[in-house]
Amino acid sequence: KAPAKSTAKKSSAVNKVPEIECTSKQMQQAIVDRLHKGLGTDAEKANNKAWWNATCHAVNEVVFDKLTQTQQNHSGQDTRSVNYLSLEFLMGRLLSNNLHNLQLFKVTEEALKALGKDLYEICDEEPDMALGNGGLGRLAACFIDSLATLGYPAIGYGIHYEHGLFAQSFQDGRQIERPDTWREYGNPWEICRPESIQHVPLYGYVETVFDEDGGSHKVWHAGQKLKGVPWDVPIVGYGAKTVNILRLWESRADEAFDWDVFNAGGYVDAQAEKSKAETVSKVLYPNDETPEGKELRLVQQYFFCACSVKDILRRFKRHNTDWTKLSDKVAIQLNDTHPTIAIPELMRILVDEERLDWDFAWSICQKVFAYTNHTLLPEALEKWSVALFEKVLPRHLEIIYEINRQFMEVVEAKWPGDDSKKAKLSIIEEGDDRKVCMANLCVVTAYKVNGVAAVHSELVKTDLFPEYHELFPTKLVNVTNGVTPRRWLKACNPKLAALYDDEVGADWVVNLDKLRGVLPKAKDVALQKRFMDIKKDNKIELAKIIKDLTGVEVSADAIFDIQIKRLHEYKRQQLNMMHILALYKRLLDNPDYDMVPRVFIFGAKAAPGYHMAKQIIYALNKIADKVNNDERVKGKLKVVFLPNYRVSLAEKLFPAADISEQISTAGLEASGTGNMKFAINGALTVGTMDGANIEMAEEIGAEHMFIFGLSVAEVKELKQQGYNPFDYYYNNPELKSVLDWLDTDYFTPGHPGALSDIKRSLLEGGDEYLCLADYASYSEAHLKIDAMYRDQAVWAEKAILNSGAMGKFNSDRSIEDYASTIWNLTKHPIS
Ligand code: NTF
Repeated sequence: KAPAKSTAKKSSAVNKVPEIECTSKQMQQAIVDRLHKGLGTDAEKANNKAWWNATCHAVNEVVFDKLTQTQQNHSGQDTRSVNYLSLEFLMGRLLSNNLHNLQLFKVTEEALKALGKDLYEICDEEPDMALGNGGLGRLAACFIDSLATLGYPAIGYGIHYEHGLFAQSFQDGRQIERPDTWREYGNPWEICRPESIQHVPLYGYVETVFDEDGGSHKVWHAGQKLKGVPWDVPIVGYGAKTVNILRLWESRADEAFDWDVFNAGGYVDAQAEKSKAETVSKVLYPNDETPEGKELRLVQQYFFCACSVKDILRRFKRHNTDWTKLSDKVAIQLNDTHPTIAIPELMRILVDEERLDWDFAWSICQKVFAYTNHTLLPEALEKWSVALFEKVLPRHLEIIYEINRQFMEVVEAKWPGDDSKKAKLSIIEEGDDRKVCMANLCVVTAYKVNGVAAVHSELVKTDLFPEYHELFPTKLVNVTNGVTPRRWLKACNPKLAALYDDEVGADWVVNLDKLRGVLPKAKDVALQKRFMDIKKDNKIELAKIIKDLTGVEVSADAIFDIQIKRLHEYKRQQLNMMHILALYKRLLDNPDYDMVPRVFIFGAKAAPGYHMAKQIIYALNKIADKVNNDERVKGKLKVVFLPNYRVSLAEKLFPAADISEQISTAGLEASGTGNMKFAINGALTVGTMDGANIEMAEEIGAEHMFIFGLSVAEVKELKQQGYNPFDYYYNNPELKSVLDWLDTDYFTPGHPGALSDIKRSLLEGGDEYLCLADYASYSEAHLKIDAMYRDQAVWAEKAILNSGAMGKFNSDRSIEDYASTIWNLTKHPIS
């Protein structure tokens, strides 16, 4: 059966990309110049870090030039822009990507080779910019790449965290967190912009000032002030037709304010004030599913929103005096609820400082903000205590009250006398500890609210916000996620990229639908061989990395079966674990058990306070120890848990995968984006009908994937009936024996019960994520994988069909969808 035709709109990216003229000789000269004139060293003395630095600075000469041109162009035309507000940008490394996007990779590779250096080794010197947790932050990074590539005026706003996501190591199998020090010795990609510093008030009280005309207005007297210092990271679009910026705010103490403290309390207090101010941008909260209910987190959110909103208005005011024009020039996208406070902040500025009439200001806000929801997990919907709000942001609380008061009138008009509707839709949750519901504030204000995959957006309408959907029938929309093919194919898998250049032409990089060109040839023996040889090479490379990082030897002839993502019970690494234990048991019970050798590879960080997630890491490490050192399995089974999973490690994993594990409980993974990166690189998916897996199955053909488990509807039905995990436990002997194994000390010698709490949560705990219910079907899917892998021609065909059908899932398409359905944005590439 021919795979389903892509429903994706053709990307209108500029197809012909002009080369930047630069010879290898010129590049050599530029790098050596930077060593001498920029770093005060020379080719003899320089270590690889210095070479990396010099190379980045050489590249920056082109980047900054293009940046200046872009800014002149945008400013000259006073273009409409999108402002992407996100608490997270998981950028990873920039050198390799910037070189690819500037089309200077080959030239630089040659230049460094002539200087006796290897570009890949030099790229490995770069610390990851890990200013995000996982999917949400990486999506933001892909989106700003696509915005620049497509030539859209856009700016990313975030926080310049001193410490990004913690570095992870293992001690006796347990996760240890250490601070990430990505910019300890500076970061060549960023430029400090003291000319654009902003000041941010906090705490204090609100005064009502009566005006001469009989009216009144509010004045917020802050109790503390922070200074926001912007650091700009240039974002190079592919082909360098546009270089946008990512503006990250660093917090410092406000000198003027410090001086008062100094006078009042002396030097020590002033120092304390300074370090307190600096803690605001010190760390990224390593928790992407639950809000850290801490004051500092709220201050962080307000700090970056206040800086960003002021910066947006500063740019607007350069060319405009008419506030009706604000929504023509500015769209503000809220990446999840984390930047919601930007809404009352804009209201505050318009009403209190610009002295606009409330209704006018509100009508502006409702035309400026759009909101993306990334999760249905109830614990992830941010709610802040009213008391905390009152203390930190007293004026914003008043504004939220007024927004809510007026909105309750709308609800009353729609459902007269229905207090339960009001309670449900109110921005303020009543109770002993009253709360501000940030998602409600977003939905009430935003002119569009989008989910991130078709099924997720439906669930947003039917389960999360049904009443809002009734009230605002055109507000809730879908934009399916995507990933940038520049990083996730061209840069990370150069061999496969070269194959595609030959097969479909090099412009697949800006038009991923072109990969469809290989679909009719999926049975072609020569193509299959080339495809599988590349996969093998990538696996050999990964095997070396595995050996380096863990000491475990794995064979590239085995099936590489990979699950990489944040550790969370809904993502069900524990289901994968149960199946691994079953295989191990089968091998012990029958040493001749016939299976294709399999290497199970994990990468995942657990939120430091998430006990069960850390237990699962511990269990997997302990199981790995046992399995990898058990001669009875005859090398047929290996388990590795790679430490410190991050973007740069992911770039080595996706190209080397045979199997992609996308096994969340149906209805809980909003989209997933790793699923896309695997498939683009030719891995086959074992997955549930959840998130973007469903749309992938539409594009690829479900028969070319290993779909298993309960559907969203079946999950709901089972839960409604009353789910009892013990039914499955007693009815499936293999499952029972695997779970009972966890109670022994087999994997934790001398410590029986060390893994029992995993079993308990799956049985007595009620198995919230239905691992037992899906186990049998998961295990069956793995038998199919084993059988299919034995026929390499069939496998190769499927791998090609998967990769070739992924056009829809590129972030250029996502951005085109946002641009047309939400942002109403026009391209302005520099000529
Ligand atoms: C994540 N959400 C979802 O869990 C993923 O399914 C999705 O692919 C990404 O967002 C990007 O849309 C979050 O990280 C959060 F914070 F919202 F829970």
